[in-house]
Amino acid sequence: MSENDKTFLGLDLSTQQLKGAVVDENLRIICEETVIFDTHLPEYRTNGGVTVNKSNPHEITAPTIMWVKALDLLMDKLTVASVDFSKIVAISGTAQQHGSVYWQNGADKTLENLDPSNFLHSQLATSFSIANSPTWMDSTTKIECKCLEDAVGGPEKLAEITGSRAYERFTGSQIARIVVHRPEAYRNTERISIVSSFLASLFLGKIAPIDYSDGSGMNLMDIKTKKWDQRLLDTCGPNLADKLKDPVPSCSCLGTVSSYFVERYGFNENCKVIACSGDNPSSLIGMGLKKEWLGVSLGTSDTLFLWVSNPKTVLNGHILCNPLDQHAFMAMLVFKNGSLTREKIRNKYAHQSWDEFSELLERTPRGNFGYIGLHFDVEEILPVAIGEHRFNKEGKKLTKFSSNEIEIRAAIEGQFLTRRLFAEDIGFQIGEGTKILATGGASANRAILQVLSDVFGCPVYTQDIVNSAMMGAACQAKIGFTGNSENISDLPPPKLICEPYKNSEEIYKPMVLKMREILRNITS
Ligand code: ADP
Ligand code: XUL
Repeated sequence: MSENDKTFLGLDLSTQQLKGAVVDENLRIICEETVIFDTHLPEYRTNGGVTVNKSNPHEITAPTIMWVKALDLLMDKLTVASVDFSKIVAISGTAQQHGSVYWQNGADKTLENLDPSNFLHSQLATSFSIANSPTWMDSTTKIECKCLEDAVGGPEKLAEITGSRAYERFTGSQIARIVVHRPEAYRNTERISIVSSFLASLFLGKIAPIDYSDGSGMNLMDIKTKKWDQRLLDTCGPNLADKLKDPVPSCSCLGTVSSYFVERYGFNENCKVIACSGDNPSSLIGMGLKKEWLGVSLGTSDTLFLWVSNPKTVLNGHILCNPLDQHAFMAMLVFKNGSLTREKIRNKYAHQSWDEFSELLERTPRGNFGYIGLHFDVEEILPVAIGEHRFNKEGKKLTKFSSNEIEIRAAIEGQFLTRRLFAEDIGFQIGEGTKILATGGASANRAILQVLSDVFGCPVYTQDIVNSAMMGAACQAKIGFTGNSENISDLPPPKLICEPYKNSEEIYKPMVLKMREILRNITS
């Protein structure tokens, strides 16, 4: 194979879809395909890729086998698109963070002996001891979170060790809940993967290790030593170290692709499988995020992240291991009610049209006459709150606003004001040179980005990459293949989309203070 013939495969197993992109050596996309869970796999009856338990709306899972079937479909789509699999020299992936997969006893053997003439989903149908994977949207584990914090001496101590106080979606408390509610299934569990290491396992043909960066989203790992904390493992369940195995550095090579993919799709038998990671760490890679930049991902969830060298202990946010530098970290804030909430507002007040939504948003003045809306369709993380809340300038509660455009601006400003408030709380300071790099589905919407720019008081850029997490996965494949993280300088440079209006800080600074007051009232 000549130098220029090499390609890389990056996958993104996100909440709502599985995407795959083949890129060339300069990280240019040659082919990209998507499988949307709700529409392409309707037999699993998911909504936004997940299933909400009707009798317990906090329980939000996804059928594990649906993700396997999505990979079968995606591989077929890439085949139909004439991808030459023999040119792919390395594969890596990214996935929703925290979600967990429970492999049934014997699953590792099944993975090793897959029959290339059959689909993966028909062969792995009985390989999961828990059929529905808890997802990052789940919030059922309050009790287990308290146990984890108590085990080490409180939330501060847990945050100091693992980078985060106990969060309900983090995998440690999720595993602990399975141990209590499904003891038999836990006993029959050979290994536990997180969604990213599950994706790597399918390509590797054996159960893959967890990478440091996504592993730091479990409330189980000491982020400084990069080892599981035995006290925390013991608090969650028996023999957990055996079920997790040791984590590995991000972007490390795990082995070569399984014979299933060689024989069924014509992969080269030397094609490397590189450790997969979580969507936020992968986005940090795919955005080429530098100091002074705040990454803002506007996907199913909204996440804010930045590169940090010497992290302080944070209680409202997370410190994760940095996927590019084993001595560095990334700070992250996650807001559950992101794009799906914006979609709900669009459907209710703008006839399901983003164009109309944007027009109405642009028609209203910055500050929205003091009207603020907060929409927490699922229990929010920051702040911990649920439901719809509307306020006027005086802070008086209202049940609705007088027009569709006021509703829309109130909701979007409400989202970004809370994002700014929590970013400031973890020490983020807007300075002269601060810039925002936006990504994710909603970063295609200029009107939304203008509000983001005004509320934060800094310019907003995007990249010519629609999906930075998936691009990050392709970069991981390249870094893992070459062993050099300097090798991703080909990423497209950020493009300026909008700048804050001159008086925006005068408007929004007091509104952040007002928001603080509001949050105190709705969460107390
Ligand atoms: P994920 O987090 O699942 O990877 P994406 O980053 O692909 O999600 O974002 C998907 C979301 O992007 C959709 O739920 C949709 O609401 C949102 N989106 C797509 N286009 C627009 C647009 N023009 N304006 C606002 N939001 C959009
Ligand atoms: C991060 C988080 C979400 C998911 C979304 O902590 O829970 O951003 O990773 O896929």
